[in-house]
Amino acid sequence: MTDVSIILPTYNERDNICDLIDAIEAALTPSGLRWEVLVVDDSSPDGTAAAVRQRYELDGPVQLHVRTADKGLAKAIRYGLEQAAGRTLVVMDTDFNHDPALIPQMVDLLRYYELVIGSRFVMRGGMEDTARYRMSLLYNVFIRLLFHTQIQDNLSGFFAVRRETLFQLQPKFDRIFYGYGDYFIRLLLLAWRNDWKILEVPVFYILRRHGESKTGFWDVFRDYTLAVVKLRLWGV
Ligand SMILES: Nc1nc2c(ncn2[C@@H]2O[C@H](COP(=O)(O)OP(=O)(O)O)[C@@H](O)[C@H]2O)c(=O)[nH]1
Ligand SMILES: [Mg+2]
Repeated sequence: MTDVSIILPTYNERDNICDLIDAIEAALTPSGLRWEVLVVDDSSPDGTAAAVRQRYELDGPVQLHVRTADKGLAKAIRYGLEQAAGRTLVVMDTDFNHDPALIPQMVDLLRYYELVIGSRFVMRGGMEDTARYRMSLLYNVFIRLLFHTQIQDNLSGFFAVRRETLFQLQPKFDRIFYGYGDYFIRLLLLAWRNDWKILEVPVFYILRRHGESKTGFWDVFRDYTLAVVKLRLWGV
């Protein structure tokens, strides 16, 4: 029985992915948790999948899933969640924005909470990129005002949840998991409205180690705003 499955969506992360998997292994080995990692790669042209294949046996705790159709971050995450075997599911970015050292604590806190999320906007959280930090902070104020929720970071995309809890929402997966990071806003809103006990643990985003962000600021701003307005008007 696998205790924890870590879903790692990748697009052009050749130079980050193996270092991240090694860091996850280093973080989880002392905890005694039985873990697996699912790399869900959307056929990255930079050879991300080849890097994983070369480095790991792939019949052990590291799995590689290469998707060729219906690409996109949120759908890749859903695919990983549905393939995972663990009792606990963790989703994180693969560019070291999210610190793998937090995983054991996040998993442990699920004894008391139903959803544990990484948050830049609680004490000791933050972001090395100060311009993006301020923008995200402001955007989160907007989301809180619009939905009357009290979640400080609706955009981190770093979370841990028990399988049985998450899959209560399975009938709504089609309406949650599409688009980009906006899926996280929808997931959190449902969690909030279902009265899940949610905990935000501080995460400090260091700059991505290698490669480039896939998100252009204005494109994301437009897409998220459309998603948020749609959500406000019509719900999930
Ligand atoms: N599978 C998959 N992963 C993606 C896609 N777009 C982005 N990612 C991954 O999602 C995470 C966040 O992307 P990133 O470019 O760092 O966005 P940012 O943190 O907003 O700058 C990283 O792990 C990316 O590799 C996609 O279309 N498919
Ligand atoms: Mg990033």
